[in-house]
Amino acid sequence: MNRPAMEGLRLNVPAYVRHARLVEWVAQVAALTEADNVHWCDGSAEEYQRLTEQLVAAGTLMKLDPVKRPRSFLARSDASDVARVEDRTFICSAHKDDAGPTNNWMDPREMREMLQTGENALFKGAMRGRTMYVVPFSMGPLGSHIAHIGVELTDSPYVAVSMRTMTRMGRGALDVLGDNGDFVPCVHTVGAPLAAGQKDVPWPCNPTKYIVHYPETREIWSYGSGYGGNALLGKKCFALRIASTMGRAQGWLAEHMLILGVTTPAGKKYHVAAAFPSACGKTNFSMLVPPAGYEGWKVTTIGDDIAWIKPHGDGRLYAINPEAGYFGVAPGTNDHTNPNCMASLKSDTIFTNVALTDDGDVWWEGMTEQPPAHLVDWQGRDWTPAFAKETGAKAAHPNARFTVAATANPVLDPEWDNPEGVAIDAFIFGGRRSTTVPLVTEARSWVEGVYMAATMGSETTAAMAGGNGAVRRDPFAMLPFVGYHMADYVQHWLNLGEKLAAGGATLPKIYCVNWFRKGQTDEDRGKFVWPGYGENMRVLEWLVGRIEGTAQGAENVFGTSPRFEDLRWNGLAFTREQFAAAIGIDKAAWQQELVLHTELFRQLESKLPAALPATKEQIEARLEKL
Ligand code: SAT
Ligand code: MN
Repeated sequence: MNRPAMEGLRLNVPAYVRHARLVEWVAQVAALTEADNVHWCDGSAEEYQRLTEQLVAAGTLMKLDPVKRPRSFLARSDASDVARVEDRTFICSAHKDDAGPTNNWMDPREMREMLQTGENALFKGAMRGRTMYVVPFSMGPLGSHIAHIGVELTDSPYVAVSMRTMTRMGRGALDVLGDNGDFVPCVHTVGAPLAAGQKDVPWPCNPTKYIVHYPETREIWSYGSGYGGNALLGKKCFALRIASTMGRAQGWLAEHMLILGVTTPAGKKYHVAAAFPSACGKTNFSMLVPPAGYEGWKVTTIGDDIAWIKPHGDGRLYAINPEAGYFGVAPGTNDHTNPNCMASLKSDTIFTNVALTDDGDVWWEGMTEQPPAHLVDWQGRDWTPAFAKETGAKAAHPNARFTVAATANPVLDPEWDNPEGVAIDAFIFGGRRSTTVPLVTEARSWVEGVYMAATMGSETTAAMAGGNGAVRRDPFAMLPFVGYHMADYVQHWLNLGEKLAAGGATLPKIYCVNWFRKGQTDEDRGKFVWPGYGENMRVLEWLVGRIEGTAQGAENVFGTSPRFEDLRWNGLAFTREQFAAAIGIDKAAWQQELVLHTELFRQLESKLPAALPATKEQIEARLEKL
């Protein structure tokens, strides 16, 4: 290969790299950003060891106690860089109408000028004084026909080591790419160039942030943040925003869904994909431990956050988890809410923004009932329970995260790495709603299911900067993640269902769930009605019974829900009254809810699929009769 131009730039291209277009692009970005050095990540254990040691020396990572938390680290981010920044996230399609009303849009030429080509373009010289890491990765099992390759160029070694855990990263991905394969180029900088001799800070970042997607050229450019989905570009940027546009063009789905396997005592196995907004318990649900009385049932994890789903020749939808690790919310995780997750975090984990105990271990709100007597909080300050009582200060940031390999999960599904994926039997859509939406409802048709998913609302969480619990419409739990017009996205779901049905396929059933209803009476106001966590198995059992044709239910205004006697209550003291509070449909609340559906439809008006208002009319008619 001809590589004279790169020599001067110290591109350090390893001999095994055979992809001329890739090398050329690396050279261009290195020149633009004026990186000091280029390191090609091979994904090896030695490289991980070296980079984490380097991060410890730089103060970005702190080594945790080697006995209590072997090979694990704590990172504390800058206090201004703690979550995804949705208001700084852009879909720069050529036409504004292709991004739609739910995305931030800017003309791609203007954006490129600001980021890359203009006189004061943000990426110009942005990596000065830093090493640029070339991070090749596969989203999905290496070589799977459902998988795709990306390459992230980043000046954050924290991102490089996190990408090794979160994706199939390194030489394997380059081997799949060969000498001319397609990849999604992802450029990331923390936006903090270093002058000669300038001392670095532990968590470099920039108050100016841009998380930018060019859907037509399938590129990602991210500036100014080192945190989570802003910086680990394989995750929301590629696997959801860019992949959703690829899926639309190519006839498949990229979804914000966990994938789980559920095996019955009779040994029948089903696969369920479930969409919930960020920080609503997807990881917990994907690792569910069936409660006492469910001996013989087994739940296994294929993925905890993202699903790529393609129709196969047999007419069924097959799903893979494009990720290889979990970037999950730590607060609230404990031996009751998610024992399998706690077991996954025993070693080889990078924790970000949790609290540090005096014996070199980690702690977060909800890990134990009694907090330790003294901690160092996520910002490096002394913390005591008394101080917390007085000030309300949290020891861990509410969006504190763990980064750990999927292979650490004791209930990892044996098929999780199968390049063919698993056949999906049911979809679940769930929001976080303290009122109105019932515990579980089965759609009577694909269209009714799409309606449920499209009109889903949820209270916002700490996973998004500024999330404050207000209800917003979050169609398919994809509001911040669809790379094109939301109405076109809903149409894509309708089209896919129609096409599969026309081919004679049995479509997956669609369910709407809500684990989060709160009590409305004086004694239980503000408390969750449904116990959730392992008890969600009861809902899952009903769903499996529906698939098998054995479970009963009753039709309501927008689908079919179980009656009290349709669920199994062995081992759980749950009264008919409590059940009614978890699943009842309140006419006035639903009339209000439908007003909000209308607001969403008005927002999507120009491209709204006619099936949505038509379905709404049917719901209204049924509601009238209540
Ligand atoms: O986007 S992140 O990966 O930071 C977390 C999330 O929103 O689920
Ligand atoms: Mn997520």
